[in-house]
This record gives sequence, C-alpha cells and structure tokens, in this order.
Amino acid sequence: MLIKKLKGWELPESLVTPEHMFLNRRKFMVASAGALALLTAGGARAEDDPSMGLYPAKLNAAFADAGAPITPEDINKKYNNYYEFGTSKQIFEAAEALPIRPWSIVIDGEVEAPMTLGIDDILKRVQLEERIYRHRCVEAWSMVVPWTGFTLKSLVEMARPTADAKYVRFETFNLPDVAVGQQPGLLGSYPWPYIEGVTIEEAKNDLALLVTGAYGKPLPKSMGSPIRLHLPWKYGFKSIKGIVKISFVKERPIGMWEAIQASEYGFWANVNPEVSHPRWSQASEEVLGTGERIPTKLFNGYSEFVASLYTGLEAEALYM
Ligand SMILES: Nc1nc2c(c(=O)[nH]1)N[C@H]1C(S)=C(S)[C@@H](COP(=O)(O)O)O[C@H]1N2
Ligand SMILES: [Mo]
Repeated sequence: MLIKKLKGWELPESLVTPEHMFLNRRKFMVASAGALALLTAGGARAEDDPSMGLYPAKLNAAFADAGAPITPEDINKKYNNYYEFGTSKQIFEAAEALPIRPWSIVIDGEVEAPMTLGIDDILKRVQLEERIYRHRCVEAWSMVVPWTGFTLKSLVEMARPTADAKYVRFETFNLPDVAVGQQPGLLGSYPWPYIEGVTIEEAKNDLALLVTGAYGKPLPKSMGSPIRLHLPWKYGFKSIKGIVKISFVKERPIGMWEAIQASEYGFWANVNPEVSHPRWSQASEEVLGTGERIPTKLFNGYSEFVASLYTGLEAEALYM
C-alpha cells in the first residue's frame, strides 16, 4: 500500500493544500443539512465553552519554568499535527468543525466497572492545574506550552484498574462526516481511529498529563479539545488528541503510526538526541517562533522524573 511509505510532509503538494481541504469541507457542508447543524454547534467560540469558568487554573510551582520562553499562543494554535483534519500544519480552520459538546469518554477494559463519563463531569471530579511543558515532535521541532489539565494518574485512580491492567490504550474520535482526513480519498486508507498507548507505570508517572486547556483557557480544537494527552518526555505523536475512549488492557496497544510504519514510529518513542529517526537526525530541534535550533535532550530534559521507568528495559527500542 503506497500510503504506508508516506508521511504527511512527503505527500504530493496537490493533496496537502489548504484549498483542497477547504473545498472538500464546503462540498460536504452543502451535502448534508444534519451535518451542517453539527458543524454549527461545533463551531461555537471558545468563549462559549461551558468549562470556561475553570480557567485559568493554579500554576504548579514544580512546572512553572520550562527553561525556555513560552511559545506565542497564536503559533501554537495554528501550527499543528492533527491528521484527522488534514496533512498540513494549517488545520486550525478545519478542526473548528469538530463538535466538542456533548462529549463522552468511555473507560473500559480491565477495570472494576466500565463507565462512560461526560467531559464536564470529569472536570468536576479532578484537580485542574497549569504546567509549563516542553513539547518535542518527532519531526524535530518543539514548543513550550502552558497546559492546563489533570494528571493521568488521577484518572487511573478514578478508573480502578484490576491487576491485569498492564497498558493504557487511548482512542480518538472517528467522525468522517466532520474530519476531512477520515473521509475516503485524503487519508481514508489510514487505519483510523488514531490510537496510542502507554504502560500502566508510565500512566501513573506524575508527568503524564490529560490536557483540557492551554494559555489559561479551554483548549483550542486544533490542539485537541476537549481532551488530549501530553507526555513531555516522548515524541509528540504519543500525545493523542480528541480522546473518546481510555481502555485498560493486558496487551501492548499498537498505535496508529506504529500500524502504518513500525520501523519509524515505535511504542516507546522516548526523546533521545543520540538515536536518529531512520530518515533524519534527532540531535537538535527548531524552537518554533524563535528561529533558533537547540540541542535536544535525553527524555526531552525530563530524565529526573522518568528515567527510572526504563531500568531493566534496555533491550527494548526505547528511543524510537
Ligand atoms: N488524534 C491525533 N492526535 C495527535 C496527532 C494526530 O494527528 N491525531 N498528531 C500528534 C503529533 S505528531 C503531535 S507532534 C502532536 C501535536 O500537538 P499540537 O498540534 O498541539 O502541537 O499531537 C499528536 N496527537
Ligand atoms: Mo509529531
């Protein structure tokens, strides 16, 4: 399958122009009145978000300084990877089509009792905090983001996993009616939905954050609203957006990128400047908005928090 050999930045220009995506979306908008209503609901401005009053949350002093200036909000909101909405970085407009209320998250698998929770019910049960984290994409660019969210470990506690839960598997929505990338044609042959996974130990690490806001406000849709993960010590593709399902499982989940190209996008994907991607070096990164390239650090500079997770696993492909 041809698509297996290509990543977005290598697709022919004709497939990735914003015009193409926009036209697709327009065609779809006139095609279906029901979907049009969805689009309108999904297009509600951030100010109308029912969780607006929860922001800004208190800054966690342990993560108040990421060692570099915060990336300007506008750059962050408008330079994204979100293949559900297309292969270019400019998916901000297309992502506005996603309806984010009502939004429920299924928690199932190896848990005492499976449950389905509305995003606003979850937000009532957790402690929101702000943390400034570095964010390093496998494509060798980075940002510094003031996220708001709650620890993944607090959700693990809420879910009450059994002793058989060895991994946590996350799943994104699959809504071809609103997500152009999931429609036949563009990336319709990708194995949607987007999947990612971590070990239960990684999920319980204090750094792992479920993110619902950024820059002191509810999260923009382009950045994964209403809920996404951020694992600052791993390459960005592990930090799944638009989560609808969290499953506690016995077997190691296979992420969508791993399913497409396992030799380039592995399960662990921990940041390491000394282990090159098969097609480029990971030794340095472009800090978006600064025009600077800086050396990349092991575990993206978070070794003190996470290195102990990997003792005894040296034989694994930890950095890919
Ligand atoms: N559902 C979903 N989640 C996703 C992606 C995606 O395409 N779909 N892209 C990933 C990649 S490659 C990166 S670098 C980050 C980008 O997050 P940002 O756009 O907020 O910087 O989201 C990750 N999560
Ligand atoms: Mo990425």
